[in-house]
Amino acid sequence: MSAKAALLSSLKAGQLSEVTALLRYGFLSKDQTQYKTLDSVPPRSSSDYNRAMCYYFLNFTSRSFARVIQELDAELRHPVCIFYLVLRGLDTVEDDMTLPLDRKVEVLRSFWQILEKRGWTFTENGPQEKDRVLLVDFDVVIEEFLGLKEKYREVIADITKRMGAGMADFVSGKKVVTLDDYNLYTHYVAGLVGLGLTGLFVASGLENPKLENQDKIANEMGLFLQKVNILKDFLTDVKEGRLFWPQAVWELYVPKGAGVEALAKPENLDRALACLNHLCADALDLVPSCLDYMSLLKNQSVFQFAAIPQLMAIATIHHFFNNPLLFQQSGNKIRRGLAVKLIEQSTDIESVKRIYYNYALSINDKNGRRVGTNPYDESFLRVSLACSKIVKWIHVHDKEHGKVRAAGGANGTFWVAVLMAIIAILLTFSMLPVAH
Ligand code: D9A
Repeated sequence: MSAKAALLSSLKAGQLSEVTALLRYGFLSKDQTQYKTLDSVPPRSSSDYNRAMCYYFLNFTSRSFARVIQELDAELRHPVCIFYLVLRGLDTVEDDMTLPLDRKVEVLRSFWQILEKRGWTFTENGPQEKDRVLLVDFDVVIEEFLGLKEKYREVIADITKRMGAGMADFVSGKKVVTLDDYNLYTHYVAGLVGLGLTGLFVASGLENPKLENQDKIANEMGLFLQKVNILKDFLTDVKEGRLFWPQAVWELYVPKGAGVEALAKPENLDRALACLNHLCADALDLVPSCLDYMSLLKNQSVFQFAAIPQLMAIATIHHFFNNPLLFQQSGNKIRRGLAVKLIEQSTDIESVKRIYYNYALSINDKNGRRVGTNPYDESFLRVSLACSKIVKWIHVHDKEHGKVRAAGGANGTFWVAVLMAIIAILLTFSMLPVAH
């Protein structure tokens, strides 16, 4: 998306603070170090070819998250980069519907051993697979993996082994039927990432050693992110015939005998929203654990690395809760301006608490205003309880840290809104100079 489109969308929403955040982010992002802007293949002759290729792949596969990884302290930056690329490789094998099933299972199960095979590359992915090139040149990732300290290699190989085995179970016929299945699948593909990263943090010596025995909340950090992804990708996934919404939940809402695709039909909108809200409540239940996890972090760069995706996820739930758009057009996202503002506010636990507090109250408010509007919706209490547990977590943490919380006031005035509308009109007709 262009800078202009991002600005326009925040202006139209009347969010002045997002506009200023976008402008700051745009101007301050020029101080790039090392590989942050690497977006072309480095020359084979360069002495750090393998490493440069890894950062090229990182920037290529994730963009915004690549930047967050590269803000980590030097000790963790490279291990996390390699961990990310290994997971991305595994994902690219899991995703590809053109691979024969037995070959796919074989590669998934042995991927942790492939990490030690110097020179291994994989050219069997279909040409439409977005990250195909990563596996075509996977020897560079292996080379960098082998150059990591043993304590990091152990964590990465262990997680890769467990994730590959779990993915293999699900691609060979296991379905996401019950809530237990849903929790198991998200454990394999995301919870294990939380466990692995926690292992890397502790191994680096930069983080709180107490994290070592926190498998439950480390797992739930991943579950929350992945469950929000699964919610927001409903339309895309349904179209591709690989939906991860648990059958035990959607079954409660579709017309008798219908499949989950029924939820994409306009005449079933009330049913679809009821199902969505049920799954939002299920995801929101994980938030107190995520706050527990973040409150244990000590290192500034690790804190921001962990908090940024969580803030995006809670903002995304807030955006989609009871929102018909989720079933009407795919590719919906929170505004770029909001994302940038959240990144700026990810600095410390008090700032993160304030953001969660506002979102929990706002979701609770939306929840209250929809009471009785949807005959299929039974999750009012569930959502309300989940929100109140988040608010309560924050109050307890406030008390323990001697903080007094002020009620949030309104921001923005009439004249600011008028000025923003004028700027939006000028931008629309290209009467202001903004780079694309
Ligand atoms: C993460 Cl190493 C992910 N996943 C994410 C990104 O955040 C987590 C994949 C690999 C790694 C890390 C993440 C970050 C920090 C702490 C974490 C953690 O745990 C303690 O993972 C649990 O989404 C993917 C999984 C959820 C499956 C684990 C954030 C990310 N954001 C994307 C946004 C998008 O729309 O994809 O990748 C991005 O910014 O490009």
